[in-house]
Amino acid sequence: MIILHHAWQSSASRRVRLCLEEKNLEYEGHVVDLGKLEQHSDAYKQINPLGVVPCLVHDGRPVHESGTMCEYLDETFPDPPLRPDTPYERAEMRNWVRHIDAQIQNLVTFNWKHSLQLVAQKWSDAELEEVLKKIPSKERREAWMRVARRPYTKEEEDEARANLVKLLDRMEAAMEKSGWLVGNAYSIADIAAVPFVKRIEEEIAPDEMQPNKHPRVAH
Ligand SMILES: N[C@@H](CCC(=O)N[C@@H](CS)C(=O)NCC(=O)O)C(=O)O
Repeated sequence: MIILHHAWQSSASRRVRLCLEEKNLEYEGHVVDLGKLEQHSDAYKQINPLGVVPCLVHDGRPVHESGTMCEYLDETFPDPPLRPDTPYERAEMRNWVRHIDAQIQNLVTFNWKHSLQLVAQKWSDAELEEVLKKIPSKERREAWMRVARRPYTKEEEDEARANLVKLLDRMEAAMEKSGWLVGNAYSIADIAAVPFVKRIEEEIAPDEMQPNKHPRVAH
């Protein structure tokens, strides 16, 4: 039995949902309400001690990290295959997942502006302290602290946007050969990229997705 703990707007959750759909796998979806901080609850942290979504549970065993979950699903349910045939291309695929994951801070700069920030700004200092106590990682405590008290500035947003556009440049170059990020077929590298590219297209830098800028990525 497969259970996916996820949130609808979460890019990392989207990756795993895409992978499950590609493989036509049945699963039970458990929505984690990020606005209610369910991801930091003790019950959820027993499943994923990192206190983030998604988390895949297969036959009672949890798998963390969306890129790893996609690889796990592909190894366990190989049809249709979502990893390239050669070790070299599989290494390239994993590095794409890493490059994209490394952009998380740039995405976080925009992420919660219209949603979680509105919740977090209403907290008193005491409430904020309680929230921070339950967050397992320093990086995430900082992210919550920022949205609650020091929202990202226009300069920080511009810098984050420029970094995300650089990633689009790299993708565009990589896709020149076959139209896919790695090898000649759709793979977990593309699945990992899709939710990020969608966010850039829909809200962060729609201009960059015009045919004269990044035509292959936009396609
Ligand atoms: N590297 C992790 C990132 C997970 C992640 O950042 N999840 C976000 C949603 S996309 C989250 O749970 N944010 C809530 C929080 O940090 O409190 C993965 O790929 O699974």
